Amino acid sequence: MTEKCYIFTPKSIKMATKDTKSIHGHLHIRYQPEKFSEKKVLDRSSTFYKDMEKRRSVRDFSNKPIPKEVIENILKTAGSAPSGAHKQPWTFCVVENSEIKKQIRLAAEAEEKKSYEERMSDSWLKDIKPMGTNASKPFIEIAPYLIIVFKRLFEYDKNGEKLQNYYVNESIGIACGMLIAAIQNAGLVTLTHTPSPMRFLEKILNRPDNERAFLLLPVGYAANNCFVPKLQRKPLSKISEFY
Ligand code: IYR
Repeated sequence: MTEKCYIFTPKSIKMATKDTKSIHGHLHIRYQPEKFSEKKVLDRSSTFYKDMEKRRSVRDFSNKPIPKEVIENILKTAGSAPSGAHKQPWTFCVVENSEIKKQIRLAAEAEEKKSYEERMSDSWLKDIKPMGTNASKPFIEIAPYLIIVFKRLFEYDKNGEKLQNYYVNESIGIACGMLIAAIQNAGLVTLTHTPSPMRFLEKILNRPDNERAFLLLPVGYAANNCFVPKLQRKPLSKISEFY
């Protein structure tokens, strides 16, 4: 019975020798993601797809409040996205204040009016006709929260020198995808709203000069009387090629 003591290695020693290593002088730690059986992997992929497949871009919002913690969880999920050199080039601004919402709505509607009347091509207007949209954006004031996503083009170091960020568009796009998935997963709805040009958001929210508005997402519950266009998604065969 006593032989067993010989092969026993204290956990602290294992940690020091096996669970960390240094690469270019930087600490790397062992990563052991949860492992599921093949059946569980299949079930999870299918369950997630079935939920995400129900997602729709919604313009009819309820004003029913949402706990702030839900928004915080959603943002933490978005903030877990991969990014170029782990620079995390994003700022998520959350607007709950009705005065600020009103300012945003008025400015967005002014830009959208110009877009619909002057800036959008005939083919563009024809392509979005099925969405039933126009320059009126009441949901900006109705939804309990607005999340305005800003991309950070560069950073400032403590001496005010510019530091580069990398793959900013890719990084922010992925973070927004994860944000939208988190909103869907929570049982809430959103719209990827892009009142263009979006520079007014930087002014209203007093953002620093290294930030550019990327997306405006109203977040809330769908209104009881919510309608969305009847659209069809491309089947897998049209969106994929297997080699
Ligand atoms: N941004 C405008 C117009 C618009 C553009 C596209 I592309 C859409 O898919 C839907 C609308 C708006 O939000 O009304």
